[in-house]
Amino acid sequence: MDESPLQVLTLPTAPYLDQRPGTSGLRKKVFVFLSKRNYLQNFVQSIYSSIDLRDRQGSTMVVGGDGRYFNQTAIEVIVQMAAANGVGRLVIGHHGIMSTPAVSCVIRKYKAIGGIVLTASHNPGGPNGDFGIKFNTANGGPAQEAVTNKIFQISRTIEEYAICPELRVNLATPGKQMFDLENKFKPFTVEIVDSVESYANMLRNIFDFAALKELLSGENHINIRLDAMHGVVGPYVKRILCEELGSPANSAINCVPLQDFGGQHPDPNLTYAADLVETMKSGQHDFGAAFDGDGDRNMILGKHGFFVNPSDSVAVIAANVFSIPYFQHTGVRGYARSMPTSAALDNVARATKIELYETPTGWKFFGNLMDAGRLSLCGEESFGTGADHIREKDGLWAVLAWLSILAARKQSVEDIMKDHWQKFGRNFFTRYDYEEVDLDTAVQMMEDLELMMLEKGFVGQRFAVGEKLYQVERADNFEYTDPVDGRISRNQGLRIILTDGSRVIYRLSGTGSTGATVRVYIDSYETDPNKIFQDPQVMLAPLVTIALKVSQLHERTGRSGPSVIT
Ligand code: G16
Repeated sequence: MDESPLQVLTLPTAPYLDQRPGTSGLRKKVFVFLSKRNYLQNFVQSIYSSIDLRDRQGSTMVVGGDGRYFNQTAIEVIVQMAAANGVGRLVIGHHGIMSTPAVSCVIRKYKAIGGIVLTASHNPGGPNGDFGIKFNTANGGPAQEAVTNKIFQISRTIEEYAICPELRVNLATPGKQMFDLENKFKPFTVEIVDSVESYANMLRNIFDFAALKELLSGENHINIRLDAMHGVVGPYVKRILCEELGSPANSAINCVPLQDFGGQHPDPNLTYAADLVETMKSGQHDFGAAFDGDGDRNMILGKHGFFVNPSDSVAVIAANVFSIPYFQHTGVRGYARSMPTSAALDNVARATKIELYETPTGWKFFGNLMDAGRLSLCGEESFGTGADHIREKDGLWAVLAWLSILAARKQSVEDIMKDHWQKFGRNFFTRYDYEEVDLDTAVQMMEDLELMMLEKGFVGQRFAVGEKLYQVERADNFEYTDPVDGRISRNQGLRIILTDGSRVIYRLSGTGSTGATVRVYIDSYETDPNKIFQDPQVMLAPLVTIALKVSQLHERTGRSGPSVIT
């Protein structure tokens, strides 16, 4: 402990009006944090001030980030401000690094009042990339809208922040560090922890590690390829999949976390994880997966690069849920998916008579249902899959879930998926992303589209594309009433539902940092055995034509096509 007590200062600041948290925290370009005076301090103070003083004083909080550029500097400030704001103990990942699912796990393990997660997820990193800050509450999940609204309101009027500027934390040495502060009876404590071990221990209690070890390194083992994309999940993959479950060292690639993710988009989809898709095409590997920067997203591939759509992935896990020992013990309380996610999960829920919830986009909506004991397994089209073991989506958990199914069924990924479609029918799904569109143009397009959809005569309108004829059955702006607390979330996406059940959905992303990202989601359901194996882009082409025509998306944005197709 330092000899002389550290000074606690209250310093003046001026508010910024643009610190509204998006789908999952505040995400901005790194240069915004670097060039705008106190930009970080203002938001961090707003987080601390949003917590009632009685809850904050002497409390435990968790801090971790995905290791991207500015992670370490930000943590040093967060620690100095935590001490000055009365937090009693901070639990921090070694070198300040923790995957998002590990933060959730550690918050729950230490019964912390919450945590601060430093990540911009799948957005690029480095000095020219993005940085982000998210507040998670005591359940381990992203704060609910009521809390993020409060943080935003505080940030708009903030006049001062509290800090211990001389406090120097050592993030490199595991163990406890104590700091004496002036006017404090008890020292402020920082604990640097091995989050990989806490997280691995949790997974050991969820999955059958002996069966997984046999699958990955036994006599008839399969070959896998995991791409950590230089995100935070690399050390977790190495320790759990390679060292513990025996997969060869060369089965896990890009496992060293880099501040700029090697200059790539750490986003596990067919566009940004194209190297993995290419390698898988050679047929040497039976199973492939990629993760995002903070380790909560996953993409699953089978031999020859067979792509498992995330909307299907959660449905397959649900249909095989008892291959996972955790669910044998807990049973299944309910399933959930975000609104734009295809209804593949609904088919399993219906067949197994389990409740299905349709929520807005954003993992926080699942947390409430889980806390109320109503939800066990959920997923989103945006490559997120998870369960109620924590309150974040969990990339590595999803991989072990799939490997458990492979171990139990002794079939290939492709055969499991095709069996599934034969049994439940297939929900064809595609998503078109138009990234970095001019913000005003995008907002205006959405407003005009909504007005048109609500006009008399839109419902009932017919669209003919080639031989296909569609008719609008319903058009609305999705609204969600939380079944637990009755809170209403409005404006969650424009939906056009056609009489055959097909859907066209338009949403503005809440995770970008520049301009607007327009997302168009399209899905349709097919049970005809002659059609279920067709290419989704071919099957959905008529609906794509309608989606672009109705919105005039290309004309209005000046784009000739999407940046990413899923
Ligand atoms: C976050 C949320 C997800 C959401 C995704 C995409 O994920 O946690 O629930 O589906 O953003 O949101 P949007 O469509 O608004 O961009 P992540 O991995 O970015 O933290």
